[in-house]
Parts: sequence; C-alpha cells; structure tokens
Amino acid sequence: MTSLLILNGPNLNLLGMRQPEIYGSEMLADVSASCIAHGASNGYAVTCFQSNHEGDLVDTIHDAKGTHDGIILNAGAYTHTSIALADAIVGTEIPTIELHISNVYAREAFRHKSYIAPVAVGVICGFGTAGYVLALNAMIGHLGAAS
Ligand code: CA2
Repeated sequence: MTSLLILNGPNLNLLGMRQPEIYGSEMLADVSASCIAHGASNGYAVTCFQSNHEGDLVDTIHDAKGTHDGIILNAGAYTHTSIALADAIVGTEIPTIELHISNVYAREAFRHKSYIAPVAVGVICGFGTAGYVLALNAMIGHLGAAS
C-alpha cells in the first residue's frame, strides 16, 4: 500500500489551543485522525508525526526513505530558516508538499521566505486545517501521475 507521511514542525502541537483566529480551533490529533481516515478511504496508509526539534524532523525525513512514498510537510517556522530540512528532502528524493494552515504571504515578510518551496513538488497555504486533506489529495494525484 502506498504510504504517506504527514510531518508537523514546531508549535503545531498547540493547534486548537491558541490563536484560533489564525490557525483555527481543530486540535492536531483531530486533523491527524481526519487525514488517516481520508487516506484509508482512498487506499493510502497515512502516518502523522510532530516534533518541535529540527534534528528530529531531519531524522524522520531520513527514516521515511523506503517506508513512505510522499511527505506532506508543515515545517512551521523552520520553513523560513532551515537549510537542513531542505537538504534532507533533496537527499532522500521523497516527493514533498509544503503546507501551511495560514496564508503566509498575507503575514509578516519573514514568513514569505521558504527554504522548502524550491525543493517541494508544490505548496498549499491559506486554507486552514482543511489544507491537510487538500495536500493529501494533491500528493495522491502527483504520485498517481508519476506511476
Ligand atoms: O501557517 C502555518 O501552518 C505555519 O507553518 C505555522 C507556523 C508559522 O511559523 C509559519 O510561518 C506558518 C507556526 C505554528 C504555530 O502553531 C500554533 C498553533 C496554535 C497556536 C499557536 C501556535
């Protein structure tokens, strides 16, 4: 079965607990459950992982090689700073979609820079937590088109 990894970076464990005007009121566990159910109903295995630590995220991308066929990555603030995450995506050659809950281009200028976007298949942002399922559908379409 094709396997997809949803990887969430720093502070996304706070989803649903703070700043609902930006990030909505859904908890990360509920978003993850919806993604797993959506994957299952389309014949895909979905695994979700969150870490606040850059190195853990790098390790998880490395470990995804040979296990997962695509990655949906909301790298949080590391999107705007992390060459290490970009290098991990390039190094593993796993198709990756960059995802953001908020429209980062309607926010502070420092959120307009992404180290992930140039090495990603594409970017989805600004659709709230619904973006996770949008990204899953995009990855399913991308992998289907590639095979
Ligand atoms: O919009 C997104 O998904 C972001 O990746 C979220 C990051 C932010 O640094 C990026 O620029 C855009 C921040 C994640 C913080 O998540 C929270 C969720 C609820 C309450 C507080 C923080």
